[in-house]
Amino acid sequence: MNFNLTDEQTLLQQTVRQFAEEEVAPGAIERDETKTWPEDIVRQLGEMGLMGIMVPEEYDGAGMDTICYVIAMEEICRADASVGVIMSVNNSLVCGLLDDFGSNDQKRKYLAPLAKGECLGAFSLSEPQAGSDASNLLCRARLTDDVYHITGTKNWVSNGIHSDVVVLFAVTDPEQKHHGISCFIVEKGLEGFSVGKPEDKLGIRSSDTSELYLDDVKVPAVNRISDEGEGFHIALATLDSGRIGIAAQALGIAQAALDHALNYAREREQFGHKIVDFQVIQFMLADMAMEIEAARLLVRRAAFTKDQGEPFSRLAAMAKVFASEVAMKAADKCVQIHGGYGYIRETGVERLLRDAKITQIYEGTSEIQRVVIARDLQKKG
Ligand code: COS
Repeated sequence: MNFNLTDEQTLLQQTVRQFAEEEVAPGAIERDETKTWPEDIVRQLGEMGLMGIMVPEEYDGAGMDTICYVIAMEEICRADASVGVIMSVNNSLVCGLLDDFGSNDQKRKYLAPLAKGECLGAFSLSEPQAGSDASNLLCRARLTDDVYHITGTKNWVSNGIHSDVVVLFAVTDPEQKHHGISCFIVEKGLEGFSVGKPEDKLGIRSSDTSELYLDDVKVPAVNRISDEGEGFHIALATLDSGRIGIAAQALGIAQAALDHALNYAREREQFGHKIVDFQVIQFMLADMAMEIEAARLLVRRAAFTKDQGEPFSRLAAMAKVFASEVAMKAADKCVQIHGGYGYIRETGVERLLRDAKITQIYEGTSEIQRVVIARDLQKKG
C-alpha cells in the first residue's frame, strides 16, 4: 500500500494551490457578499485544464485520474467552495456523464468544448416534487419525427444560469416508472427554454442555482444520450462519481477551517497567553486535524477505487457523508475559536459554516448516502 502522491499529482497540487491562493481566495468574501459569478476564474480554470480533468486527451481533456480531480477540488474549495461547485458540476456531472455514456459524435460536439472550458455545463435531474425520490419526474419528452418535445419544470440546477449546455432527464414513457426516464443534451437558447431567477442561498453564493422551464422545447433525437429508458441508471451512476467531488469540496472547506483556526489561535492573546497555548483550543484543533485526515483518506480511497474500475458507490457515499459532517464540525469549531470575530462577515470564516451545509444536502442528502451504504451492505455484506 502506498499513500504517497505521484510526481504528477504533487505537481498538480502545488500548481492548483498556488492558483487558489493567488487568484481564487482574494475576492472570495466579496463575491459571496455580492453574489458575483467568478467569470474570470472560471475562464482560467478552463485554460488550466481544470474543467475537464478526467476527460481523455482525445476529447481535449487533461486526461488525469480521479485522485487528481479530488486533489484539485480540495485546493480550489479551500479557497472558495462556490468556485468548487461550478468546477465539480462541469467535471463530474456533465463531462463525466458524456464521457461514460455519450456517443462519439456527442463527445466531439459537446464534450471537447466543455472540457476546454469554452462552454459550461449543467446537470438537471431534480424537480419540485422529485428530490431524494429522484425517479418521480414529471418533465415529459415526446418523440415525433426524430425530435423530442420536452415540457416541464426542473429545479436546484447548479450552473443553471451561466451554462450553455444542460444534460437533462425527462420521462419518455410514464408507464415504465424509472425505466421510462431518458437523458438529453439540451442547448440553451432553444425556443421555449427559459431560466428562473438565481436562488438566494445560505452558502456557495457566488455560484448560481436556478429553476429551468421547458415549454415544448424541440431537441433533436440525436441529442438523446444512450437508449430510451436508460436515464435513471445514467443519473445514479453519474451521481456516484459526483459524490466523490462533493466529498472533496467538503474536505477543502474543512481544511480551510483548520487553517484559519490555527492561524488565529497562534495570534490571538487572552489572559496573557496566545490562545493556542490553552488545552481547550488545542483539543479542538487536534480533533479537526484528526477528522480531516480521516476524511482525506476516505475521499482518496473512493477516488482510487473508481480509478481501478471497481464498484465505488458505497465508498463514494461514505466519503460524502463523512467529509460533509467533518466540514460542518470543523467550520463550527473555527467560528467558535474566533469568538465574536468569527460571527461577522469580514473575517470570512462564517462563510465556511454556510458553505459546508450544502455538502450535506446536494447530490444526495446525508440520509440518502446512508440508504446507499446500508443497501450495499445488505447486498454484499
Ligand atoms: N448506479 C446505477 N444504477 C443504480 C444505482 C447506481 N448507483 N443505484 C441504483 N441503480 C438502479 C437500480 O439497479 C435499479 O435499476 P433496475 O430497476 O433496472 O434494477 C434502479 O436504479 C432503481 O433502484 P432503486 O430501486 O434502488 O431506486 P430508488 O428509487 O429506491 O432510489 C436512491 C435509490 C434513493 C438511492 C436514489 O433515488 C438516490 O440516489 N436519490 C437521491 C438523488 C439525488 O442525489 N438527488 C440530487 C440530485 S442532483 S443535485
